Amino acid sequence: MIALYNDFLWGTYMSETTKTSKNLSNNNVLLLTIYNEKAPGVRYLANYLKKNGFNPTVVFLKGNIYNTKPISDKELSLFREIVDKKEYLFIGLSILSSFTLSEIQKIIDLIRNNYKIPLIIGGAYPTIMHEQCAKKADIVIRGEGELSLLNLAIAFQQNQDWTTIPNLCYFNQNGEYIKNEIDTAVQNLDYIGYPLIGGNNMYFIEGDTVINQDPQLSTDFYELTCSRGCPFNCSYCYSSKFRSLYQGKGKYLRFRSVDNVFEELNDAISKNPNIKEIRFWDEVFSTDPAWIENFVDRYKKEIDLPFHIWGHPLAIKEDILKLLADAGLQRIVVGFQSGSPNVRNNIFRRRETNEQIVKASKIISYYKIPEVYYDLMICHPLENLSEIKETFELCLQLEPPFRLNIHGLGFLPGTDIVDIAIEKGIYTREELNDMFLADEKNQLKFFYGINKGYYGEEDKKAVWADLIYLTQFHNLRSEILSLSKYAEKNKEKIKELKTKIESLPFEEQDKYVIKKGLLQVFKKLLNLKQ
Ligand code: B12
Ligand code: SF4
Repeated sequence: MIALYNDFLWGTYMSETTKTSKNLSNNNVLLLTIYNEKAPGVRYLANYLKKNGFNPTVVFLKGNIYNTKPISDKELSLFREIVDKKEYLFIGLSILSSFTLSEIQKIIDLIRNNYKIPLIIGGAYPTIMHEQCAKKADIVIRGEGELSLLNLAIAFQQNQDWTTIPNLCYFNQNGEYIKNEIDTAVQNLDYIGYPLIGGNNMYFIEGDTVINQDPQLSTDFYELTCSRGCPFNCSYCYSSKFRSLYQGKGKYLRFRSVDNVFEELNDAISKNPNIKEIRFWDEVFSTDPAWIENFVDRYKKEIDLPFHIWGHPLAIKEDILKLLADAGLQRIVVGFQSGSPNVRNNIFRRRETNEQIVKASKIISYYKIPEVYYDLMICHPLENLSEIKETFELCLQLEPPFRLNIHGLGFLPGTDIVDIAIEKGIYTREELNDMFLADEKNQLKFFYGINKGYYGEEDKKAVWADLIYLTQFHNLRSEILSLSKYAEKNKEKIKELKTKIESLPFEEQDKYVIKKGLLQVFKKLLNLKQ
């Protein structure tokens, strides 16, 4: 029998307490996000609720995940002080990724053990793993949250039936799991507005202190998306799961109007004039010529700050990149993940060919985008030794300069790659379930297959991983090529070279990224050994 937390939503609690929905004039809601001080999703919800008469408090508990420290007892007690300030209709907890589940459990326990406020969970992870999340909360909202959360807030406030609201999942009073239908995806994104920035009702808890201010106002970059959805269907990614979730529910890949995007950008910059850089987190930045033309025209006139985008080898179009480069495109990150057509096409379900990847790199190089990153997932158990060598060979063909973001393979709960790994007998479902609940460090070990000795494959793959890493340093190309001819024999030299270059400050490393054709540079680098 599943432990039900939500008795009070069904039974006498609802009518006996004033702490929740009984207070008809109450319009306070609390939204909580963890390790994510930018959190556009939560800000969208906050703004939408605000526009519709609610009074959202937003708590950003802990800053960027990349500076992770566990949530301390002091930080938990600071969170409690905020909860105790007002009566809230509900607490809405946002879970972006499964990397922080062990920390999120702490906050769920705190809310469960101390409050009878309904706990609603939403976000990318709960959208896919809704049933698991529903065991921890009163209600899970799958997919885009604006409309459902508003309807839920109104129902709580007015003491009305909420059980049939689309997107909701919950265990009812008989312990049955109810999964309401998914609503149509919002077709006109402008309708839901844009993320809330600033205001008196934002709290940032970090380093055992709390500030009553939006953490966005004290950073120097701004993050946003101009679209929702992705045109591709990779097996390891949630975006392809969202695509199937929204099948038959309207267009999945949607774009905001340029006007709406600039309303947000101008609002952000007027509230925080220290913003020096804009990061567009669209899964793949627009390739619609009319949209781009309008965008770049206004961007140069109104914003004129360096900006970042994510691209895809099949979405690198010469005319568009030229316009973006002129408008200040500073950084482009393009994933192709593997140089092996088998891994890429049959396992990762990516459609691009090696030729298309190389062509995209030539276009990017031609327009001299200052920072170019290619994302790779290597050294995982679904790739064999000859396939990792193919990645090395493809990296050598990429047009420099570029940097590489090298990762293992993330088996994210609920993605198709999890089933592929189980079918191939690499992991059992139980092993993977344990991994999903592990802390971040241990999850990463799984990504590299370290726990099963796959990364090493008697150390052979590791040598190729090092060589792949070195391909980004164009000045070392001829040496890398000769070392790669007898990679096994040269493995110590290769490791040493990699360690040396890795230990240099990032800017120093850059000297080796840019094509200079100097053998001396390599020699100088080796001299560093002495
Ligand atoms: C942009 C992005 C980032 C940005 C930052 C985003 C940010 N500051 O929030 C960066 C690059 C920093 C990032 C980092 C990471 N990311 Co990321 N990211 C994304 C991406 C592409 C878009 C997220 C986004 O902003 N969407 C736009 C907003 C409007 O949508 P949203 O956040 O989903 O919110 C809506 C709904 O989910 C819902 N909702 C959200 N919260 C709540 C709360 C309640 C109560 C309710 C009712 C509803 C609700 O309503 C919102 C409005 O409609 C998603 C893919 C995707 N399509 O979701 C991956 C994604 C979320 N990221 C993912 C991962 C793995 C990571 C990293 C762990 C990567 C890494 N190894 O470092 C880190 C972890 C960050 C963290 N803090 O935990 C995975 C998560 C899957 C998983 N099981 O973990 C995703 C799904 C991509 C994937 N690979 O499949 N990410
Ligand atoms: S292109 Fe990127 S966002 Fe789109 S499905 Fe593939 S990995 Fe996910």
